[in-house]
Amino acid sequence: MSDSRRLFFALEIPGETQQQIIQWRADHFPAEAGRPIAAANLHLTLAFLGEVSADKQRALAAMAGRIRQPGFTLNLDDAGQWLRSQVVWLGTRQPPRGLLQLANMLRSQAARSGCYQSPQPFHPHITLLRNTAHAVPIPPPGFGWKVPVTEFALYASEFTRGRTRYTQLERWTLTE
Ligand code: 3AM
Repeated sequence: MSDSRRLFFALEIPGETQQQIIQWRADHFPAEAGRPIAAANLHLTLAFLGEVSADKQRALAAMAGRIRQPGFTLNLDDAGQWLRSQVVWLGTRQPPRGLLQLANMLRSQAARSGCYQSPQPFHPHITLLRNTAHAVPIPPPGFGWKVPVTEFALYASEFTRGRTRYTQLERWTLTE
């Protein structure tokens, strides 16, 4: 049996904010707009690692544990749609430096460990809807959630019985 798992680093969204976001989504997007991501699965991906062996997972986790940087506040005040990947997302108009620094560090550690990294720049986002086959109106500005970020985590993505489930494997506190 293979010991590899599909892994990614991400920021967890606090439960209360997840609930507020799905309420806002229900209020502003029609049910036929796309497939809504379950509240508990709302996250902000920092680095996608792909299929990773247990050995490589340990090495990546050790490197993540050596990251030293302070926390930051994420202001979720932007939303949009990517037609090509058919997703509607929530994001930030001004990504905090700490967010970019953290994602860049994790992405470069991953690349150095042989995990393929897309040449696309990092676009911080929380996927809200998938399979949005048609253009959907994006709610007017004025919404926003301020999320204090004090830790980041490693997740496994598992697809079982027709559902994707994310399991948090390990987490690290952001401290200098
Ligand atoms: O945060 P989102 O939902 O955009 O799309 C996948 C999800 O991103 C992305 O990793 C996150 C956790 O599954 N993902 C899946 N395959 C990917 C790939 N080959 C990928 N990101 C980059 N390259």
